[in-house]
Amino acid sequence: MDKRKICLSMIGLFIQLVTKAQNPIIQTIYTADPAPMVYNDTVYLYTGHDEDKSTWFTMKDWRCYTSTDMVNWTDRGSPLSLKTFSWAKKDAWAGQCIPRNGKFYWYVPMNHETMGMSIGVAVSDSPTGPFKDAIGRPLVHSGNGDIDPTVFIDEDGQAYLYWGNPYLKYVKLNEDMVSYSGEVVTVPLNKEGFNVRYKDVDKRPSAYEEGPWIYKRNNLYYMHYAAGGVPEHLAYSTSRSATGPWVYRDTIMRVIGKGGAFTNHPGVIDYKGRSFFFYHNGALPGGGGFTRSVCLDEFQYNEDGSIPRISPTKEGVKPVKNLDPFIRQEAATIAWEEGVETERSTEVGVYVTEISNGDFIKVRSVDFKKGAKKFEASIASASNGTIEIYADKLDGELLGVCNLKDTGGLEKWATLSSKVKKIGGVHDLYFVFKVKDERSFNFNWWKFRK
Ligand code: FUB
Repeated sequence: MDKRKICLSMIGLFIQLVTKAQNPIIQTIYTADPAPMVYNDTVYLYTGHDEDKSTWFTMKDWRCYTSTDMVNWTDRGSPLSLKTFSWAKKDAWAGQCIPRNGKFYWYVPMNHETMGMSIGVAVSDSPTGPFKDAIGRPLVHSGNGDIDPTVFIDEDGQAYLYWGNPYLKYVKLNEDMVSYSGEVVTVPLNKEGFNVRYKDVDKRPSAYEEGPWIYKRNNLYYMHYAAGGVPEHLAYSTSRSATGPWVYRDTIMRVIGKGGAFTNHPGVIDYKGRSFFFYHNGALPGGGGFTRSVCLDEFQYNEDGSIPRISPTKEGVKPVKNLDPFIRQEAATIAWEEGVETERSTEVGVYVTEISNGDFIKVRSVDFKKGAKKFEASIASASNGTIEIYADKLDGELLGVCNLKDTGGLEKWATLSSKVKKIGGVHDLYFVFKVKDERSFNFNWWKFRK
């Protein structure tokens, strides 16, 4: 393990022990610009991806994670990248995905090889991809501020695409979702709609900066956005129509001080009767303005539909349900981890890799019901080692030890099993990896048996 990895692990372990941190919700890579989508009882979280050690918004692909409990997130890999768009040069910035008529449309901004920032649309039959460029060219190019698309379909079927920095524009999308009718409309950014700018005052007319996020709730249209200027806070405006006029409401999340990034980006959903607010910070080890991480907190709308001030927390949210350990769970379903990474193979999909001695994965709210007796894991291994399974804490009760053996290499998958102490009820689980050689095994899935 290199010195940096040891140092990061120690910092992370300290954070985990001292604060029970759950934010940021993804620790395997740097993620930014959260765009959650609820589909068929599952939350799909689409994000951007800041490259390690970035000193600019160096972003080459987008990522997808899923959850049905809001605390354990399954890594679905990178279903979309700049390579998907033959015309894209760089800057895989903030996008949003939406379902319509059995297909999934993902609107994303990129720097066009000659035209500058432009918005493309990718399409897939599955929310986890693979996605392909739907039209082979930008859907929107109206100026060099064509970034951060947000998309919304109203109850009458009319879809709207909003975007932009320093401007805020929209078009009415056609039902095919890959073309639009009418003109590109520029939204008036005035004091009534978007408040006044109180810092970084340049020629911009309002506090609106970027990162719009539109939806409708109880007949009220909400527009969230990053405001400021820089460093950004998050604010919202509302309207009785999808096309405005917008009325400025309030700040939702103030500038995050320590551990923040100078940008922020809202994503809001209701799920299983609760309301969730996604944003990003720079709080992972090595994190900052260009190495950001997606976070999640919960809030409740006020009676009148207004949104209270939300403070970023380290603890994050409580689960909306427990995890079933008696069905196959992906090793890449993670509430918190230290040291591991994920990779995708065509054979098994996304699995956990880069496992070093002492690395661990935490999975939250696992319901063993009346008890489990046996543990099974799909492993590809080139040498010996163990997975130690602890309940509730890293140094909690040792439930069992799964002995790893050489399965014939890092791509030769085998199912290994071990006995565990009979355990019932709901517990957090820690899989702690003990290995002699670096990167000597990969971990695909696990389950318990009664
Ligand atoms: O992630 C790149 C850019 O930073 C996004 O497009 C903005 O919203 C800001 O988060």
